[in-house]
Amino acid sequence: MGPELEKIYEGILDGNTKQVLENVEAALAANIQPAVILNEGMIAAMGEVGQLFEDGEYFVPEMLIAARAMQKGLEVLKPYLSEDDVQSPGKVVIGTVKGDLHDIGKNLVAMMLEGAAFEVVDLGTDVSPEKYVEAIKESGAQIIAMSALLTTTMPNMKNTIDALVEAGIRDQVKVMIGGAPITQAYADQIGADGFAEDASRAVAKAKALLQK
Ligand code: B1M
Repeated sequence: MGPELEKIYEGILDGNTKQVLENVEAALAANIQPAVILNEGMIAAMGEVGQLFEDGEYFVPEMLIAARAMQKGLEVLKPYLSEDDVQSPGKVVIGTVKGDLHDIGKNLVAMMLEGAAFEVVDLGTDVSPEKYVEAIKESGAQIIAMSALLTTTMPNMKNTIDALVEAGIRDQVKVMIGGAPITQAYADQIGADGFAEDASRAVAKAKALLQK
């Protein structure tokens, strides 16, 4: 790992936003690929934060400041994650499911979708099934994208699909899900149309769902 990436990694672990911002700029200036900065510097560091939390060495405040440093770094990286492709492939309603406040992965998926010219309606975190339904009706989006990071909130993906059925709009939208505990098997089990492991695969999946 180059010195800039190491400092980004360390900066996220320490929740040092200034160090992260300076080194994202420095890495870009050194022509390090944005995807490398993202994956090896930032996402790898959040993985380590999760491990430290599991090991009882980090607590919620450390996770929070690490998350804040990462979000700020992502804002700097955002313009570099776009494709030049201009025609919009479609509209997506995105959010983190009810009871769940984790939004870094969801924001990354939203950012990459926007970079690929999708129109994105971001409902934020803790989004109830009713709120997703309302947003689909209002926006006419073709895709609903749900993120969950907690095993305890995953069932709200199924609850949202049930709410779409109840509202009579299930066949108007494709349902895409993702997040650390989510698998293809879970997507199949709850009747989602697609699952993606990471943000760039989420873009490919969204495009593929619209071709069907
Ligand atoms: Co939380 N947390 N957290 N946390 N947190 C996890 C998820 C945990 C795995 C940590 C651990 O124990 N190792 C654990 C969950 C355990 C479980 O459910 N089995 C956990 C816990 C327990 C909790 C609390 C309950 C802690 C507490 O209060 N005691 C609490 C719950 C709060 C709530 O939501 N109600 C909590 C709180 C928090 C903070 C608020 C402090 C903070 C979040 C800040 C924020 O998001 N603004 C936080 C953080 C930072 C984490 C970890 C460390 C990092 C998550 C992250 O941002 N990763 C996390 C540990 C870990 O995941 N290793 C952890 C980086 C991000 C880029 O990855 O979100 O996975 P991720 O997104 C990926 C893919 O999953 C995918 O694309 C992204 C990569 O390209 N993806 C999609 C995501 N969504 C997608 C949607 C798609 C497609 C792909 O299509 C729609």
